[in-house]
Amino acid sequence: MNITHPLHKYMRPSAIRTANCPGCGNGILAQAVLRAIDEERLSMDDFVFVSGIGCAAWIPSPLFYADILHTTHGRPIAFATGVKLAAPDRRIMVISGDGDLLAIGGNHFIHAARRNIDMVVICVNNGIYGMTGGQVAPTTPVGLRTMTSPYGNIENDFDICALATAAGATFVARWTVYQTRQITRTVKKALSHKGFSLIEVISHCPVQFGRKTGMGSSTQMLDWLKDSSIRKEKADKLTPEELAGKFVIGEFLDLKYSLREPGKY
Ligand SMILES: Cc1ncc(C[n+]2csc(CCOP(=O)(O)OP(=O)(O)O)c2C)c(N)n1
Ligand code: SF4
Ligand SMILES: [Mg+2]
Repeated sequence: MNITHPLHKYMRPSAIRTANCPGCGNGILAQAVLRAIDEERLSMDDFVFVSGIGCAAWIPSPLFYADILHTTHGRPIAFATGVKLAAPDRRIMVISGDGDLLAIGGNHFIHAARRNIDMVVICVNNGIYGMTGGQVAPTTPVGLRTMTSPYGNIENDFDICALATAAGATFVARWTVYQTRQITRTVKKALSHKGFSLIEVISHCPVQFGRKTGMGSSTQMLDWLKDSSIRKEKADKLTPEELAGKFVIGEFLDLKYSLREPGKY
């Protein structure tokens, strides 16, 4: 019997394969995004997907059957801004890694949020530079071991959602790839939101993170994401000490106007 995946039609016929490793969280996210597009009955012709360099950048490229810009490291938001200016009617979705968007690309990130440019940015936070061998990133949680922090990371990490909110984003949410249905629901909301939408998706890298640092296999890392996730409603009642090592998940912000726009509030 020939069974076709329900999301098959959104995948480029010449590219139904992925550069990501088996067991990587990125595959879960890819299907969650395509499911949102499917459930909203949107046309891929309306989209321009933009990514930078890194494993996460291979989520839309070349897989998604749409216009895609696979750009240089750290620059997807700059390219996406240009596309939005040239083609304001297109839906712009940036899907890229934490290193790409928050390390080398940190300035583009905060300024696009400040300008509240109408685009959806999905930041895939696996806490490391996956593609280049698992180096420590500005998103590596304190204490976690990576290839370049073998005794545990001693630096504070960015709170990506707080950063986006402070910079002026108007839609902000965080999930892990364990909450795949919630990701789909939030992507649908972000797609109907006018302004800069940031969705942080905490993903797992079983190859450069799990295997090499003793965090285990793909399923063990998924268990870790599940056990470390805590809904914002519950988290609000906990102390910082009780929240140590936890990922606070949920939708944090959904505003009509940027808090940075004078006179709007
Ligand atoms: C200008 C520039 N600097 C550095 C690199 C090397 N490089 C490629 S991908 C990458 C980090 C990728 O990490 P991240 O964005 O978190 O993506 P992941 O692979 O973890 O999904 C780096 C440092 C590059 N390609 N170009
Ligand atoms: S190296 Fe890690 S992040 Fe990159 S594709 Fe493989 S499992 Fe995923
Ligand atoms: Mg990364």
